[in-house]
Amino acid sequence: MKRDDAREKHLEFNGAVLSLVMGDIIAQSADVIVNAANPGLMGGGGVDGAIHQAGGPAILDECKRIIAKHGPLQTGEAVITTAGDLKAKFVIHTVGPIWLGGRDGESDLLASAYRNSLSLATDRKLESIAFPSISTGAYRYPATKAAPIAVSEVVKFLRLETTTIRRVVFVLFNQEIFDVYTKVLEAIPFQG
Ligand code: AR6
Repeated sequence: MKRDDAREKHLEFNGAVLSLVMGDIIAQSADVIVNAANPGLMGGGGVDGAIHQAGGPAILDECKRIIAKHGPLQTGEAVITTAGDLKAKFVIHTVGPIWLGGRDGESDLLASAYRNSLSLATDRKLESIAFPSISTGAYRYPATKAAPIAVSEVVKFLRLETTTIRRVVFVLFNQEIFDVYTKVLEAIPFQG
């Protein structure tokens, strides 16, 4: 890993950079930031609340239009809107699974949320994307179980698909979860 310190880790991988950053996702200047939303897309707490508060009403207006047209999102689905007043250009809203003990397909659904977000960013020819740790807050997915899924979906995507994405950042809200992702990143063989 290069340019690492206590709050940032970077890994050059397959011509792209995968980073862990401790901080607030609102401050990210990536092309797109990902919102850990709920099916109704009308805002909420955590990442969702922070994005709507900092991004202003243009985001909610577009969410309302999407819901009026398509109905509520399924778990694992992703849609894209303006980023309003945020530094990013777009917000991808995806719905992670609520943790119900692990036998309800949660791991596949969490993987889908990452994969569908990455596909949508690629469809739009975007180059950089910032993710929060989806489902590990209000939805109670244990971070130690969620982090390997999050990291491996990103790595798989960068390895297998023709993608425009050159930079993926996991923005982690506190030291504890930053350390969990760091361990996962260090344990995965990244060659190739
Ligand atoms: N930047 C980065 N990470 C954050 C931020 C932030 N500003 N705020 C919280 N986190 P959560 P979920 C971390 O609850 O579990 C909402 O009400 C947080 O510590 O935002 O997918 C939605 O409307 C945790 O590690 O998302 C849904 O109803 C992670 O981000 C529901 O919560 C995700 O926590 C979604 O729950």
